Amino acid sequence: MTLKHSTHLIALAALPAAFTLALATPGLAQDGGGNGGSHGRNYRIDLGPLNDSGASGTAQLSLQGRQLTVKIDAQGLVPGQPHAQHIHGSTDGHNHFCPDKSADKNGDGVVTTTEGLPAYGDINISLTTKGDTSKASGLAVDRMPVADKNGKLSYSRTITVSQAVADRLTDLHIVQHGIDPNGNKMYDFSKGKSDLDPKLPQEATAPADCGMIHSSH
Ligand SMILES: [Cu+2]
Repeated sequence: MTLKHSTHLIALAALPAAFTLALATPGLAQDGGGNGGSHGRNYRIDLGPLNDSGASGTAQLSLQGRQLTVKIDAQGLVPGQPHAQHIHGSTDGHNHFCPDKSADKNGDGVVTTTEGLPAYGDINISLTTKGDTSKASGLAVDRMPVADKNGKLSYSRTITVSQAVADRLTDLHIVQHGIDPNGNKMYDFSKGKSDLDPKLPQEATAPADCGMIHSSH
């Protein structure tokens, strides 16, 4: 009985030391974590029309570490058609922006994706609905969101981005593609073949709207 009692006392005496250690560790982690990291960063993007598409919308980006959540609500797109969408631009300090009509080098009335590239830069991230999000999926129209019968499109996905993209998000911008200049509610070859993939109509890949990424606070 006496022996058992003293064992308990020893165990209790050891507890304060264990508590001290446990408390010290979270304290260190908190110092290392910083204040901004836990809250993340938010961005709002206004998407404005290109190529007289009549398309517009808003996008919201929120970044937690390297987890980027992209939400897009757009309207005025070609109904029932897939709309390739990307985050364009580079992370090496170039100042890219959304192109205007002067980018239409051959004067055919359409700023093609290639003609727009000097302004808005190359595809950095493909905003697909599932699977790969690299530049390689830029024209994966079977994994791009489809506008509803009223030309509205809603998109939401969380993707893991590179540290360079996380650091330089405000150098980038969002572009949605797919236009319908002859107004027949489908992509056809009335504007020729796509400069990106001759199997696709130009209408399917020409940019429809664009918006620059700015910090929302
Ligand atoms: Cu694009």
